Amino acid sequence: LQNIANELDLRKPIEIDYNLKNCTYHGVVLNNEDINIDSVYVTKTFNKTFIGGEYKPSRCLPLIKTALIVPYRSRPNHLNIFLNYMHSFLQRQNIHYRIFIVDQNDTSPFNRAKMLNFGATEAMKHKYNCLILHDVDLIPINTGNIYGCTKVPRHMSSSLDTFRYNLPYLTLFGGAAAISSEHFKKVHGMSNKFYGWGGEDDDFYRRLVQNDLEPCRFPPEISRYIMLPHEKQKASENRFKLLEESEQNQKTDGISSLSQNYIVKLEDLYTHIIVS
Ligand code: NGS
Repeated sequence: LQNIANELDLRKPIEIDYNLKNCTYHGVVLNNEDINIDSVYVTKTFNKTFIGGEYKPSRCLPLIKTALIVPYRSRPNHLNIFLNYMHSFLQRQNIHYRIFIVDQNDTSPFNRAKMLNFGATEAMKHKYNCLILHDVDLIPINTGNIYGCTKVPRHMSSSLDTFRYNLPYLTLFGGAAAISSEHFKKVHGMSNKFYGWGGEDDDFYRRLVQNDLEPCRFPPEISRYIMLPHEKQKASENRFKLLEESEQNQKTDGISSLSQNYIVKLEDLYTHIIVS
């Protein structure tokens, strides 16, 4: 029975090199304080933010200025849970942050990477030097998972409940990732060509490696997330073909080749970037 129980301990991370090298966060020792998962869905209280979802702690001078960039379309329930949870989570980290929700306001297939490019463009105008590229359905459960940038880009959501807290493949870069504005510009941002589900994060990973910026990760117990439930999306048909062209497109396809305009609205809990 013990053997069966061991085999069934699906939450145990598999033995994999998580690529923890180079992942120091300005020498700060991470505090491993867990949030009770049961309370995740409960609306939590947080301090009042500045208009546009910006917050600065009043009792200290934060080292980090982080823009949380969230690609979005028509998921009001997720957005509600995400905003309530994230403001209270981030305020426990004593960082200066602002939440940007980038809303794709059209009927063509969702383009996650393009929305991240728009969000990063706007955040960099406001001198945010750390960008966190974050899905709206991901909830971090360890406040030791600092929402700041490491020396090299960092894949943050490597231990996800829907993957039974295991990393499915070593080059995964989807979900939540931290990258400095400097590095984001260096690789020309993300590709704008990936419409529909899948591949855009793999393409970005390739860009990083080609520029000697192989991402790192924090240990799995710090990198735990739960995913809010949603229907599976249809995978894009041309994603593998686009990945083959990844290297040749890199310099011409990215933040400098964004063609549409966007408008910015300041809401109480977030900055709303509407792309049409
Ligand atoms: C891969 C996708 C990635 C995606 C990852 C995890 O297969 O874009 O699955 O997805 N790559 C391709 O399709 C080429 S998840 O199960 O978390 O939605 O991020």
